[in-house]
Amino acid sequence: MDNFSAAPDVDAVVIGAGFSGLYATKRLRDIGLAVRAFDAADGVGGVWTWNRYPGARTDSLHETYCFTFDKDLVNEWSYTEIHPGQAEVLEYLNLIADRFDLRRHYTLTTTVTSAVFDEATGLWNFLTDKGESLTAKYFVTGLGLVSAPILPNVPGLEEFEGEVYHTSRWPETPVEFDGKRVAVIGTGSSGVQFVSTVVDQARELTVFQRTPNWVAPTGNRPVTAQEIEEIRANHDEVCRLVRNHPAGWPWEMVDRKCVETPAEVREAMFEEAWEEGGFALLYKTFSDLSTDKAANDIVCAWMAKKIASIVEDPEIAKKLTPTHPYGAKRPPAADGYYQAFNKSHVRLVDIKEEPITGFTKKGIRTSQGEFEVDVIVMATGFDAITGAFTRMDIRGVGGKELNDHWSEGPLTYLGLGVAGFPNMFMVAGPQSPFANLPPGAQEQGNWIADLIVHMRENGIEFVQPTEQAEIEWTKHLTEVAESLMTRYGLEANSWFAGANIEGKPRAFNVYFGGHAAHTDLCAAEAAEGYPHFEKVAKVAELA
Ligand code: N01
Repeated sequence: MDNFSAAPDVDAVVIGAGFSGLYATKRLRDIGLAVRAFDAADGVGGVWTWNRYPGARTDSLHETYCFTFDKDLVNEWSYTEIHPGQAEVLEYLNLIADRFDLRRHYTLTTTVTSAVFDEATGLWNFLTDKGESLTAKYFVTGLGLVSAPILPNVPGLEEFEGEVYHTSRWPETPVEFDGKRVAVIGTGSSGVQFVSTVVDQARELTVFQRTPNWVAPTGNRPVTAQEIEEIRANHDEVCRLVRNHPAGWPWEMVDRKCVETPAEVREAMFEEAWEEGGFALLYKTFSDLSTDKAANDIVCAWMAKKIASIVEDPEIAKKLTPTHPYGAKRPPAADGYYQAFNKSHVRLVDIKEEPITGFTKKGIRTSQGEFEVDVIVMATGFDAITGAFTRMDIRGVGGKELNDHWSEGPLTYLGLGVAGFPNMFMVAGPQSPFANLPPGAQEQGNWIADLIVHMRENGIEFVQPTEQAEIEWTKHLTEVAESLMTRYGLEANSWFAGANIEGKPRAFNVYFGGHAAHTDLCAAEAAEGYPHFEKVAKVAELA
């Protein structure tokens, strides 16, 4: 069987126009590949083209929510806020597309529906929803962690006569809430940002909560000219910190234990970190909050007191207080979230006590009655991490379906490749680190480009991780997640563990060993000549 008996239409197909896809497209083009890239949206920007809901902003820090490969760009661009809002991140990603001439590679408003590896030609065959078919030697995904939205599995939504929105499919034209009765279902990162933003616009706001979250303030504010100057002057140091931090944050790791710190000292530190906002509480206070349940209980008790001090009605405060450890599920950040529940036009419905049973013409029906509303906002999240893959038809060697391969949860090596799916590479895919995204997208995009260069220089036509490597990576990843508070993810309905969706395999979908550890492992894999990958010249030689 000859390899490439038919010439491919292009060298590589990339799916996705967010941070991951844009950078992969750039790197592959820069090493001389002919690249076609696709995205279902009508513009570049990935998750930021879809998640336009009021209040949408990143909780990453401005100086790290960007690429670092181009010093000129670092010196020319800066966000205006500490935690950039949706419009500004979208502007940045559009700038990336223009500045690096990436648009010409992209076909937008187009979904790749299938990717099938053809052993006869050694090529990937792609089909799009616009009826185009094409072939490529390499297949690179930048599908995004949270790109496959879900809706509540209860009947009657089509009967509702008001407006319905999902936070991740928000219209470009602004939605008016003034004077309206608004229902929000879901209290994850999107829901709490939305609630905090529209609370003073809506006439009535009813929040349907399934699992409460530990919601820290954001600490957002404008970035000062002096801060921008300092960041530019010390940019190498910012990069070093990000490179070495588990979450890709520009912070040194602390080395002090909560359980060994006197109560008044730790409370002062919690208070300071709470004021700073976002992830400061988790990363800037103590090293044992994620590893030691006793330490985590201390910070949770402190936050529970905080919630009780903000929310005037003790019953509501209790309902808003999580029972899961901090970090068991992805903690959101929003300003004024708990304060919203002190307003007379805001109601909280605990759907564990009072389940939603359906939608009606006029609103939402629960086990205890009907809530009449004008607008329903679904902030119900995603079939996260794996959903964007399993909604596609992806088949590897021997017609093996990715869906079958992942029937009990994702199996990859380093989150970068899958056994039986040669020359398919993933950026920010399942089992890659859960961390600030752009640094990982840049590291992983570089790693994939370097591997392809290595293949070219060594007469290697096909690579894929070995099955053993996948098994070991999944075992390691699971052990890491089990050693941290993430082990409580199942009971907290965490999407980290697939637990937000009934029937989804319960498995850890992301790597919690951190950005730094993952980057080290990837670097070692490359330096040692990719020992965990099969590397062959002919497709028939693949195991
Ligand atoms: O989604 P989520 P999200 N009936 O899955 C509830 C990133 N992000 O869009 O917790 C009723 O977190 C569900 O309840 P439960 C970030 O990584 C970042 O908010 O599963 N409720 C939950 O409350 C984030 O983690 C930013 O019990 C239902 C909510 O809906 C990820 O995207 C901003 C339900 C979904 O929360 C996803 O965030 C926004 C049902 N049938 C997003 N199904 C920032 O950077 C689900 N829920 C700040």
